[in-house]
Amino acid sequence: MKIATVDVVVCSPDRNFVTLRVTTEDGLVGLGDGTLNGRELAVASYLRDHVAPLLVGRDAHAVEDTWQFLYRSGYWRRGPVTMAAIAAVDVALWDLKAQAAGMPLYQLLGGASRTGIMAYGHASGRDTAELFDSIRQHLEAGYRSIRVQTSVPGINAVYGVAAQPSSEGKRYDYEPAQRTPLPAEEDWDTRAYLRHLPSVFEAVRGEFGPELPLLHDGHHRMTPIQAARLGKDLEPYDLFWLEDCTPAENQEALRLVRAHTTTPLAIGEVFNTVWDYQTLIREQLIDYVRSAVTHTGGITAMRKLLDFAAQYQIKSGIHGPTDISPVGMAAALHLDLAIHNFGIQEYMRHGALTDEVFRQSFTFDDGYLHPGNEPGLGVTLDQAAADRFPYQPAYLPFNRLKDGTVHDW
Ligand code: GCO
Ligand code: MG
Repeated sequence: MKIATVDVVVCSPDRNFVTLRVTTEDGLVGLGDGTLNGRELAVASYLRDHVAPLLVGRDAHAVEDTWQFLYRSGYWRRGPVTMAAIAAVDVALWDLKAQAAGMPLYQLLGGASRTGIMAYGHASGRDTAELFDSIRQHLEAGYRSIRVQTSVPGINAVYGVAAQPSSEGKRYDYEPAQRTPLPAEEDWDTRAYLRHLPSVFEAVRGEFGPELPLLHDGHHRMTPIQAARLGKDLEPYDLFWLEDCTPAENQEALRLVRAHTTTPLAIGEVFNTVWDYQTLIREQLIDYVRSAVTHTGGITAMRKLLDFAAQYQIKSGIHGPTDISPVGMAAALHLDLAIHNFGIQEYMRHGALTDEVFRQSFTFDDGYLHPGNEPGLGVTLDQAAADRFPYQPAYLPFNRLKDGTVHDW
């Protein structure tokens, strides 16, 4: 199964996506996602200028060998651009292999370990009333686990709150709301946040009862001692997880957080290799691995990372915001279905324009996702539709504290 052509499609239906298309001499087409929010063209160039010429003529079946070749032969290792590019190739090759086998990809990963994939959605509101409405809309849309974000009194930016309405009510989606040529500046005050958040969860538990799984994302905004305090303060509300409580590239910091709280911790959407987790997993400092298939070297690397985590009873919580394309999402779902240590899958619905470009076979029913049973990933790309939506520069916002200091977003 020789690779005949490799091309990169950059398109912007609802938001920007980078898709790698690998075509074999027999005419099979495999897709991979290399979307890196706000830095899309860097991955597109890495793929077009440095990787595509290496792939033509290679055996598309040689997935592991191609991964090792791309990781080791480039000399420069790791990093989000490199690992997103390797992920795009890896997922496209798995797509091809599964199509050639006439099976959905999850079958090649060991077959289904469950009947459905529990998903969580993003509810948000500027105040409690708006938040409750958003939670109700998500429950009506079928979600059975909910991430909760609200505005914080005293902070102008509506951090984590839906930027635009969608068919299922307010949706947390910084893009395309932030389709500006320069990043929007927001303000931040961690003490105000720490004072406010426990009252939000108290109100939500009071209204929706003890059973609904609730999640929260801290977007790396706390110091270890602040994170320890928040984890402790949230214990009465029984969170499914507290996500990205600190900038965890300092892995040892999590020892301090862990020593103070039993709130489960999820980390890793900005990580890109197993090495970013070495201490976190070995010392059991986290409960969920948040990496995206798209940003962590694809299925090949994610499988190894999650198998490593499994030895320590750490589960998956694969990153699935709208900046992961339907191709990256499908890859995550096949892996979710196959692994034993599945935890939960993030699922923000893509907009209607995205669905015009990417035809998908995955389903969402009564809180559970399923990748479907088409051979391969089950996603195709409509080039004519993609051509209607050219790339548009778009940045995530960034934060400054009251005194003007740049803070983690
Ligand atoms: C999540 C993420 C998103 C990020 C986005 C950045 O948990 O889904 O934190 O909210 O902001 O993926 O590109
Ligand atoms: Mg997050």
